[in-house]
Amino acid sequence: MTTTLAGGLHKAQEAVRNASSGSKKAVDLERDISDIHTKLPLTSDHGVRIPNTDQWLRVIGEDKNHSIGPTLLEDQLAREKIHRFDHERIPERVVHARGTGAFGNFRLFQSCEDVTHAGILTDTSRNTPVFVRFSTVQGSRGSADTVRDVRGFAVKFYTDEGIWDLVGNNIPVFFIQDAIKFPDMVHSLKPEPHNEVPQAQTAHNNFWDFAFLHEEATHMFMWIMSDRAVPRSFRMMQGFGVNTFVLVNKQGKRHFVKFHWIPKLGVHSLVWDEALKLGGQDPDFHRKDLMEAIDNKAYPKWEFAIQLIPEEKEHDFEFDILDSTKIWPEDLVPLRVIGELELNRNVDEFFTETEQVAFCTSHVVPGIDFSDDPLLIGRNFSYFDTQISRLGINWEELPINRPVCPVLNHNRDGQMRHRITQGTVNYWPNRFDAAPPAGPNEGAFDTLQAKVAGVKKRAVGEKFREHISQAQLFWNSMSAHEKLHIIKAFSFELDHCDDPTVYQRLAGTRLPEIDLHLAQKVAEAVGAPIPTQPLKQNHGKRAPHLSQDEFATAKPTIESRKIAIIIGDGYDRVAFMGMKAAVLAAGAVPVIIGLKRSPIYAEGDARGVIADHQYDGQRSTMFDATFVPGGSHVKTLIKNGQIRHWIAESFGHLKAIGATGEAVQLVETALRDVEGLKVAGAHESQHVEWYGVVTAGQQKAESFSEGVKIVKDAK
Ligand code: HDE
Repeated sequence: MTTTLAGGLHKAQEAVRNASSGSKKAVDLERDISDIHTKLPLTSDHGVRIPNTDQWLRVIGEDKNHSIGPTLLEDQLAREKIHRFDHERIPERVVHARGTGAFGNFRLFQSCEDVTHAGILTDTSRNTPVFVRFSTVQGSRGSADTVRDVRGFAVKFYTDEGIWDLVGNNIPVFFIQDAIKFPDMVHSLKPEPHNEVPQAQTAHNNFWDFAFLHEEATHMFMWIMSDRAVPRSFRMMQGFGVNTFVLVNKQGKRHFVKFHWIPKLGVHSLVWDEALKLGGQDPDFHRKDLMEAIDNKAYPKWEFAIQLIPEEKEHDFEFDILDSTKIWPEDLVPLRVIGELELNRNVDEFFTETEQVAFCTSHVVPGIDFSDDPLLIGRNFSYFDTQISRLGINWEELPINRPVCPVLNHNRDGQMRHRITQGTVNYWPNRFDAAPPAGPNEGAFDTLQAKVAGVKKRAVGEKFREHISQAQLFWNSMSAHEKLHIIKAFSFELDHCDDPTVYQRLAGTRLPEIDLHLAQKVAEAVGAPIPTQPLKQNHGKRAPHLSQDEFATAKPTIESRKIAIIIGDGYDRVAFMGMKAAVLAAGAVPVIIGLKRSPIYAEGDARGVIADHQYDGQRSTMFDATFVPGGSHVKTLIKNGQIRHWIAESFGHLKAIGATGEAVQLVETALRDVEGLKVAGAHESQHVEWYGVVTAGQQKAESFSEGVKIVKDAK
């Protein structure tokens, strides 16, 4: 079996570390790593060896009962242990508190020297180390992974010229246009102030109140109601820099740029029922998925692409290209794929690496610059500021945050300063010319001169005031089942709002500006007056790559997917072994689910196999597909309500189900009551029958080998 989180992690980490020891960041981190798996004696934090860490120093009576006397405060070793524990927690991130991260590498395939002089975007020989942190936005640190939410996609590039933090999301637009709105927005989506309910979700009055009152949030909330907000895996979602940045080339020419990450595994989502159940059944679903994939060497990869608009074309579009609530449709501004990101090493310790990693949008390298995107400028202030309250002023010295290139300046002191700088001066200019500013050809970050004119006021440009057009574009670009999922998502969310003002005006006033059918369906479901007229004309336009169906991989793949194989005593060993081998050969992970975790015996076989799990400890939601081999075990399985539910639930979640021999009857029995089902040719075929791995996005379950096909309508 492959390495799972349950065992062997340490060894796997060690192996990967050895493999990636060429990375500059891996080498840099080595000097701060110690290993708990040594047999060296325990010490205090000041290095003194400790004989006992289990009993506080106390007075014990000398009588034969050894009665307990006073516990002594003088025990400095016990005090140190408790002190340290009392201060273990640091403030969690004010947003994006829940997340997980991994190390990897970025390679550039195509030099972009026509548009930038940044080393990382021009030197194709480099292999730049990265740390990536994925996150949800709303929930606290202990909240569930699969909630409906935006996912953070923050990348720290340790480049030769310093740190570049590309702090993006899996949705290309944002709720607001101006950073000054961020506190209002976050307050509205976090748990409500009077009762701290609900956790990690937008399904409550305050969020939808805010969303209605800010028309600019319309485009973003369409994305949030779509399948994008319930990804199957961090490995199967896109990433977007969202804000508009600027690239500058050697000649000083500027291009506006947007950054994209495109997953090699395609873009896939959970269905909502699955996401809800996983929230309770396996709250760590996404972080385990990422860690296990990396441990199993199924390294996730993303293509890196840019969209470019030359400076002189800034005003050629219907929308303002500096407005973060707008995409640059790919038919107008095509993607240029330039590189690839691979994640290939898990962290050694969660707190010191994933929790203490700190991103700053203001961290760019020479050749990359900021546009006047008002959201970006606010972010550039906020991220640095928040790290100070979370980690202290010297947060950039922490091992995970420090650059792999030299750092030298006259910044000094502050709490928890680590670096020791030799020399007698700490200011510039100084009589020694120590640490002088970089000269003209020394690769410095130099802001281009630009003329700025205008009237100082609190306002935005004209194009920033149109908010519905791209919400329509998104809706129009969805496939039929994606639209259905959006309708169902709105219906779920607004059902959780009990203030009629909130759900009535959202369904009755805002949604008819996007699409009448959408508005009518939602209004009907949530009990709002059903609109009869569109409140804005839908322009009917679509754009490429908004529907995630367009990211299906060229050839369907089950690589790294988890396939449950259910067995009890009397299973058909040949079918079982055949499927296990086939799953492994396809790069997927077979997980044996037994009726028990004690040995299970095949027909006529005395060897027995130990299942990875017993069925009651797992749920169908945790797997991408299920296979049941034939054999006399089916007599027991078929009587087991939970096993029948497993099959029916998998089917309801649009997952592949496979069966051979007698097990076909189990599948049929379990699915008998499922509406719209047709099992074609189930009886003729007694060889391995497999229904293919499907995702929530697909209307049909397509078989990837010949055999039985289950065809059903979209949910
Ligand atoms: Fe963030 N955001 N943000 N954000 N954001 C933070 O910084 C903020 C925005 C994003 O894994 C905070 O270190 C403001 C857009 C990610 O550590 C904070 C505004 C996008 C992460 C902050 C935005 C993001 C954060 C909280 C409006 C997508 C997690 C903790 C102007 C491009 C990074 C922290 C990680 C985190 C502020 C809007 C993505 C408070 C003021 C747009 C992925 O500084």
